[in-house]
This record gives sequence, structure tokens and C-alpha cells, in this order.
Amino acid sequence: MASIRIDNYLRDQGFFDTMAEDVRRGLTSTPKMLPPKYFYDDEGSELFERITEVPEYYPMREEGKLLDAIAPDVMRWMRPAEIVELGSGSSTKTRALLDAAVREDTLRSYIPFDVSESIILEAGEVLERRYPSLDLHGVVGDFQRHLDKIPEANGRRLVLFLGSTIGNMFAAQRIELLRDIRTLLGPEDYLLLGTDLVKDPSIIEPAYDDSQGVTAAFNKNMLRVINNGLDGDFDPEAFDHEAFFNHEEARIEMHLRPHTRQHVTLKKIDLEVDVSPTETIWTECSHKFTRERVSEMLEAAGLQLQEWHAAPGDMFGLSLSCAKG
Ligand code: AVJ
Repeated sequence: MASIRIDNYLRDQGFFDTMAEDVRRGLTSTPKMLPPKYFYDDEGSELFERITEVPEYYPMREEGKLLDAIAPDVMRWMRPAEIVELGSGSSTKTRALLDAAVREDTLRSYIPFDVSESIILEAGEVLERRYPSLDLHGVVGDFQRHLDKIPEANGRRLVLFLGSTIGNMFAAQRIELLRDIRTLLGPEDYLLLGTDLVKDPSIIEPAYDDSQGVTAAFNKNMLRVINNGLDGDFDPEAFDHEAFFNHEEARIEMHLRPHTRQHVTLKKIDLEVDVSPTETIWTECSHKFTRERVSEMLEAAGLQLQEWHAAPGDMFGLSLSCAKG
């Protein structure tokens, strides 16, 4: 039985250097902000998996149902030889696509790409057993820096970018990333992109502030990640989790607000910061889209929308696109 092979590009000095730079810039700016990629150490990736199980967090469930519904048809006409998944996490939802593609007998390899090695290894154990004939090749990296490490395509490629992870970026970064993704696509290849859709805030807000406090723990965990990386002394429990829908920008924002003034030292980068209860550290935005917005964003990156699938009630959207000639 083939076992998963993993290339890790985050083990080097590079990761420390990027974190040092991101955190220095983020904590000395107004408002203070930290990039959401620092949620996902091993613990954070586990917490995110737990978020997907709380009743209020609808995006994963809606996307999963939609994938189950479209996978057989899409795989029947597309017949990909290779599936690359950016931000693959546990690869749970992906199984619907892998099952359908394996049934068509065209799929040879699956390339999960994630920031967490442990989550790829865990996913790998399940995938090895379920798909003994597939070549499994994991890449541990940051998709804003390491897309060029993805091995050359071997036959028709389908790139997956699910979970509305693209919503965690600002408009300019989204276009930049989609342009990079476009370079991964040959003339016969496709991108399947998952995007959460604009809907009533009474549905969206609880998804980012669940009653069990899993999202709050996930948010505060970022301060632990920063402490570990930069030898810092953030007290995560001195902060409150805040999440609200920003109508103007059509996004959820997550913040951390201290209950009392915090003086924080990050030894490895020789940085001291004060955080007052009248301000927050902004840790995430999760943009919500419409079909038109998705189509425009794809166009701006040289991609063309081919198929649009929305869950009932426009709860979630999946778009299939390809590179424009
Ligand atoms: C699925 C990673 C995009 O924005 O919904 C979940 C992460 N943040 N709860 C999202 C997240 C808070 C998330 N992504």
C-alpha cells in the first residue's frame, strides 16, 4: 500500500522570518492586526475541526452537502487525473470528490497542501486506506509563498480551494492568489472554489460566536501560537472574543479585546506592545460573496466562471472556472 509522501517548506528559518515580520507590522499598526494564517498550528487546526462540528457553523456542512450532490456529475465529465487541494485540512469533504473521481477510474494522484503537517499526516492515514491506488503527495506550505512547489501536472488537473478560505483575504490578495492559482492550470484544467454567500446576519454571526465557545478558544489560540513562535507573554485568557458582521464590507470580523490594559513582550523580535481595552487585535475577516462578486473576482484574475452551484437558500456557493485563453 502506497503511503503519503510529504514535502515540508515551513520547517526552515523562513517560517520564523515571515512570522516575525507579520507580527511586528501587525502589532505596530493601527488598528492592530494579526494574519489569520497564524490560527493554524496543530492545536488551532484541531480547534477548527471542532468548529466545523458546532451546530451554528453552517459553511462546512452546506459545502459538504453541495459537494456530495455535484461530485458524481462533475467527475463524470471532467475526468481529472490529478486533484490538488489548497488548505486541505482533514480532507473530509474532499472524499465525495475523490470517491467520484476514483469511480471514473481516471484519478491517479491527490496533492493536499496545508500549513499543518500533522493534519496532512492524519488525513493521509485515512486516505491511504480508502484509496490504496492513489499516489498521495502532501505539501506543507503557505499558499501565498509556496504554490510553485506543487509538482508538475500529469494529465488533467483539478485544483480545489474550498471552505471559503479565500474569504479570509482582502480583495487585492484574493486576486493575487487567484492569479497564482491560474498559473497552476493548463488549458484543460479547472479550479473548484468554495465561497460562503451573503445572507441574514442572524445566521452568519452565531456561526462565528458559537454557544460552546469553540470559536472563542480558536481565536484566543492565535496568541498562544505567537507566544510559541516569538517567545511572547500574551495572556490569552485576558482577552475576549468578538465577532460581528460588517455590512459595508460584507464580512465577518473577529477581534480580540483585552479586559484590562495588557503589556506584552515578544522576546525573539525585541518588541513590546500595549493593548488597551478601548482597542482590539483584529485576527480575521471572513468575506461573504454573491455569484456576481465571485464571477468578477475570477475575471479579474484571468479566470472564467464555467459552472455555478449554490446550496438551497444560497447558503454556500461553489464555482468551477478555468484559465482564459
Ligand atoms: C473556513 C477557514 C475560511 O472564515 O469561516 C471559522 C475559519 N474562522 N470560524 C471561516 C473560521 C472562524 C474559516 N475558514
